[in-house]
Amino acid sequence: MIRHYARPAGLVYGPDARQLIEEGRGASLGGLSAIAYTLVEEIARGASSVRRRFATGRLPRQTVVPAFLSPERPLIMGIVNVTPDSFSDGGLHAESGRAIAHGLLLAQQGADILDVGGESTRPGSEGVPEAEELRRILPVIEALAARGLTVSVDTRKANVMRAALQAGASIVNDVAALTYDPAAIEAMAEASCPVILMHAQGDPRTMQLSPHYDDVALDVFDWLEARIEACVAAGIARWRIVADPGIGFGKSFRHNIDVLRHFTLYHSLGVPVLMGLSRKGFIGALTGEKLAGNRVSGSVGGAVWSALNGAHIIRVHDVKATVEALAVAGAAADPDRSGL
Ligand code: 8Y7
Repeated sequence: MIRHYARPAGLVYGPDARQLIEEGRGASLGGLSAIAYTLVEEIARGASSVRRRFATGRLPRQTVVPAFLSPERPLIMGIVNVTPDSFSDGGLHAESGRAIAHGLLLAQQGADILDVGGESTRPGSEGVPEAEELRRILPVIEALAARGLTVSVDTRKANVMRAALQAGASIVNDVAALTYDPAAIEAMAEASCPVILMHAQGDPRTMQLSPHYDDVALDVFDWLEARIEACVAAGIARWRIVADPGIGFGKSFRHNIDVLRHFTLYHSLGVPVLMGLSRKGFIGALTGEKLAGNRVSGSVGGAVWSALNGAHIIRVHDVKATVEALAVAGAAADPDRSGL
């Protein structure tokens, strides 16, 4: 069987994008107003070969940007870890008071969404019991949501999803794409909030041992497409779904780079896309920076790449640096709107 894929290419920005769309020689990337694609890489994958060619076509599905996202610019999701063992900040915000203060700081720096998580999913990590996860995150979600901030909950468990939504969270972010807890998909079908489906190969404990793909970008696409269809079939409206290729989750250095390079492919899933690469290991490998907390510049470079390739949400630790970098890249791309 031959499977066909369409990766948007030949990207143009701002006034150029709008002119090419007007002339019928470009189309909106991911439903965004400031980015157009002018080419499509048509990819045909057979049992033992992949054929690629560039053509002036259109994607089979056009993404419609839902109201909780912006067609003008990527939303910044600031990371609020409430875990004693999180690798990137050494558990600095382990206790809820500190986590709340950190969330408020990120919001002040321009975070649009605060992603509150109580279970580290770093490579090699064990799970956290449900009661402990709830104890960590509920006070933080309540406090941030009470201040009118948009909170997403980073969890794989149905009961935690429900409790977090009750406490004021309005987005669910599941690194297992509703596959870890058999009750999670039904919990989300009964809710009405957006849900982020992230690709991972294997579970956090073992995922980095020997990740394997035939073609990583295409395999991740197939997996996300199947998860989106399963969620829609279970009663989760398509407009609620955001897809994420899951940098660092069961992927080698080269796998991560290949996913980044082909990131626009995920726009042809027909749903908004999220990129999370902040401070991850492949950035350390590229820059030589061993300390995750010192990978700010590399992370910002990756965030700018993601924005230029149409990410609807970018998940970051370093909100201030990212917002400032995107203001500059956004102004160059689209001077009169200063957005991407
Ligand atoms: C991601 C994520 C993490 C990601 C989404 C880390 C919870 C590891 N990474 N969620 N979570 N996407 N959607 O380094 O890439 O932050 S945890």
